[in-house]
Amino acid sequence: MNRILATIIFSPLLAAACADKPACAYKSLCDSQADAAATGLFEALDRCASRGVMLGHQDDLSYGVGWVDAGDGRSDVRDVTGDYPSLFGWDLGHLELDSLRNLDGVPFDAMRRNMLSVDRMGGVNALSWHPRNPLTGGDAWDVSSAEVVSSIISGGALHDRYMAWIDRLADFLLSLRRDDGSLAPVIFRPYHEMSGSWFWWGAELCSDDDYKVLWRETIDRLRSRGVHNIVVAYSMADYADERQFAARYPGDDYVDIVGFDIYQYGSADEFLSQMKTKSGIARAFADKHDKLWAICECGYEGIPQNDWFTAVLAEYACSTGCSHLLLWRNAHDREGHFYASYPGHASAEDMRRFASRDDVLMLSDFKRIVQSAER
Ligand code: BMA
Repeated sequence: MNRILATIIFSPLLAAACADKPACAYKSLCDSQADAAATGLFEALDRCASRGVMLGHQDDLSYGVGWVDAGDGRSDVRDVTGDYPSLFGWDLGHLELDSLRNLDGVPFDAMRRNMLSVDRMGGVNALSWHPRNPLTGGDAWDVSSAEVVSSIISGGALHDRYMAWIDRLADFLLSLRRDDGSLAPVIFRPYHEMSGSWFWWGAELCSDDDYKVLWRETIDRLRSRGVHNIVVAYSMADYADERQFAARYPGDDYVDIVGFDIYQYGSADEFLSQMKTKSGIARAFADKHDKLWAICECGYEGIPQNDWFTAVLAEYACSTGCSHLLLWRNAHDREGHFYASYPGHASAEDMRRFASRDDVLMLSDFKRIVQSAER
């Protein structure tokens, strides 16, 4: 599918048609050497954003409440709604250590296998990364030193060692080979929630300039290793205006999707007011920079409100031009740590209703839109 879409995008006819429009319907990727699959993915995301929001779920095929992957395609989202999500999130944390499993115990081999099966099914894969602290040896949440980023960017004592970590990411991204030899495309979302200070790359842990250098050097290193199958996402935590949103933005040549992570912790009113502010700013920024915008992580842990999906989440996520929203993971080994519903939970019927909205795109909806574009 992606190759065909890429051909459509780059057809001289379409280029001419777009030339005289202020905002061309087709955005281009920040990587001038992006391969056909990544280009096709981005075009599909762009096309779908005007039709509805793609529903995503982290670790959807790896485990759910009360089960772990047995290779049978089980999914809490599918068990509740009858369809898979259109977007599947995964996390690369601990890949940098050459570990066989990620920070949540998911074997990287199984992750690769599942990602390729998502790609075959016609879904979208999105990667986040919670790398360990390269200076202290602690985890991604180890904020005991404000010297970490300066020590790993060019000129820092750990730069070469850190670049070897990025090379491991490159190896993984280049291992996502389809049967026909091409690479599966993936959304890559590094160094997220950078306006907060709970990760070693956070606001109070490094300067905006050092953060931007880290981002650019990471993407440049991947590109120099031949990685051209990624769509890059910049995902903030809290911000109140465009200046704050843009503070760590590494530049239009290094980002394709802008967005934010958002969770409900207090009242629905508080959550909705944040959603309104954050989505309004992200959307305006995306329009100005010709990028897509997305809710890169979201949810309400344990879903304590039975109609949360239709009564709260739907308000600013659907029909607003948002490309996708990713519900966080349904842990199998941490009581109450789940963000999508599962069979038997009181929110299941509501999530099913949410998923059946015309402007919420499940896997079959996404495929229908992409296939109609191919015809
Ligand atoms: C957090 C929690 C953790 C997890 C981490 C990375 O939000 O879900 O349990 O280890 O994400 O997936």
